[in-house]
Amino acid sequence: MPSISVTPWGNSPAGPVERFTLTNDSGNSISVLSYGAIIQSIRMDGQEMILGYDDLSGYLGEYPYYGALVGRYGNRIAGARFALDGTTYVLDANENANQLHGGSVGFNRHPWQVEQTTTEDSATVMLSRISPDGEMGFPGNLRVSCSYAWTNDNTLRIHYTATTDKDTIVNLTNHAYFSIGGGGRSVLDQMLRLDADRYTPVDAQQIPTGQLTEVAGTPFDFRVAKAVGKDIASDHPQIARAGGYDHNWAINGYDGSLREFALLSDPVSGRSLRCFTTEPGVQVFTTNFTPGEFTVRDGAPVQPHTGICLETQHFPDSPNQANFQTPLLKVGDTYNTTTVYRFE
Ligand code: G6D
Repeated sequence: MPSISVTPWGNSPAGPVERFTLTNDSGNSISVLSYGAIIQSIRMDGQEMILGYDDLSGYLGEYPYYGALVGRYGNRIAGARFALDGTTYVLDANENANQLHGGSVGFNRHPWQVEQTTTEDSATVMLSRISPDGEMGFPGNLRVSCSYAWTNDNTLRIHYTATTDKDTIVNLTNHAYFSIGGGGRSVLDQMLRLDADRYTPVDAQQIPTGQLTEVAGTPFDFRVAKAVGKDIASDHPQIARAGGYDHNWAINGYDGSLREFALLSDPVSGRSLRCFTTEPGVQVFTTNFTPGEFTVRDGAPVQPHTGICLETQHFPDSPNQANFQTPLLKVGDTYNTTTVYRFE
């Protein structure tokens, strides 16, 4: 039967941190921190599947959101502001004049209450907190929960819920950097299929222009599986702008139900990651860092393109883009989204 072990894992400014390791009947596991609801590790056949750190200090400093729950609004909001019911809300601006990933003290930098349950087939941790009215500029006391279920068939099921006492916006995601070949190998030879006919191009500050551009004939076409690196060195202005892929795709067939949207396959290990979500979009980020910009698990500089993020989401800047699905959460409604990553 799957099991959960809990270990003290250092102290954050907000108090002691615990690590919850969920192990299934095959001995494969995920580990989750009470700080930031961070997925600190996913181990398959004894190999590490995501980028991260092996001690808390890395997650307390400046780091690229390895495994982090990102909120209240994942991705960018132009001008760090949005208008709602006749009021303009000014948010914490932490990237130029924009907001990225919920601001300088986002959901990944707060403690979360943790409950745990196991069944014959799964182990689950449910993390919850209240994001107070005005936190990073967002309106409404937001009661938010995130459950990570890890099953005997090596599936990570992420389910977010939230309610508010004032109309607000919410866009939660997980920022795992998948490295399914194990050992931090490059992802450029991994095959990616994305069920998306369109993507949202961005300006020089990576704010969407509002267009929904067909992927056909561009490096953004992954409708038939191709190597992540096949077109990553293209001179396409959008690729050049981000130093690789760092864009939001509009996943086909959005109707709020759970649907498969991606398959990532590693040719060396034979391992695959099959992805499902209820969300309209996914940010694909190919770790376009310059060596030395950040470190990773063994303290070494993280090398470019050694992880790939598949952050499901509402589109970036959606509160300010009338033609994007709205991230509005009204009093009395429940924010409710699911994303599933299945290792095969
Ligand atoms: C960079 O533009 C990218 C973001 O997409 C990513 O989330 C962050 O690094 C970690 O800002």
